[in-house]
Amino acid sequence: MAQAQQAIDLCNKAAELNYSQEIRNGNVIELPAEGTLIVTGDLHGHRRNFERITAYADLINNPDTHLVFQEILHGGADDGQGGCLSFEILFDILKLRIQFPDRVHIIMGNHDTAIITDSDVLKAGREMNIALKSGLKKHFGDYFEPVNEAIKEYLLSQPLAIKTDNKIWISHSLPADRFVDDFDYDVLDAILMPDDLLRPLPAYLLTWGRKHSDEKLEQMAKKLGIDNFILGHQKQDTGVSRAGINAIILTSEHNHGCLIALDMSKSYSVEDLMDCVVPLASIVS
Ligand SMILES: [Mn+2]
Repeated sequence: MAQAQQAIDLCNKAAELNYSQEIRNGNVIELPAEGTLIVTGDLHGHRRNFERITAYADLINNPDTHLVFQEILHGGADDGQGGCLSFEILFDILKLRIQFPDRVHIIMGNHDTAIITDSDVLKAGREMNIALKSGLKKHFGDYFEPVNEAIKEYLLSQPLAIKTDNKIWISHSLPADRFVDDFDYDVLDAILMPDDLLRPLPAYLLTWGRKHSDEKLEQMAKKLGIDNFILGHQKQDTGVSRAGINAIILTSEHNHGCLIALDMSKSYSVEDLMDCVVPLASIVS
């Protein structure tokens, strides 16, 4: 019981922080023109990479460093009976979010939308919501339901994107090409309700889209007033790739995972941003 209440309090506190954050404008976190920004890709329960990322960021000794996480849940260790333990990493990151409320940011991933709306999502042949619920049930027993609800409410509070003063946009993904012309950018201004995450509404398109042409990437960049995108979501065997004229896709979910560390007071071409990639395996922690 005490453990369940702790988990619920953690989720509630992090959700309150998300909704009351001063640098949040609608669904977008707006970062200042100073300090280091560390962006990570999908984490999917990878504890070792979480440790490497936090060691690299060293938030206590680097008071100007901001750290971005995305898609923390689904994947990684299991409890030996098929239950997914990625919730333990979510709770660790929420503690970090509360410890550094202005500098640790977590953006919405499509797996989060699947958890909130209770929609199936397959990863390596497993239905990840079933695995996660099984892990939570085993861990929290009779208190599974309220903990699960608190996690869903926390996930719903997450912003959709981050925009920096030096014109970099970070979101889990972007709408697929055929949805770009009619994309309703008002979703970036509104507070989300669970039904807003259903297919094919804008928050769904923004987190689930794949394969973006240069033409549509340029169109979206112009509309958003940015130069470059750093995205997650699409699998990257080598951890990172150029994904078009102004976009990079990053992942942090396996041993070739990467992060990007950049100076928010400088402007960057997409090539410059590729030079800011750090392989997580190179980090001593
Ligand atoms: Mn994803």
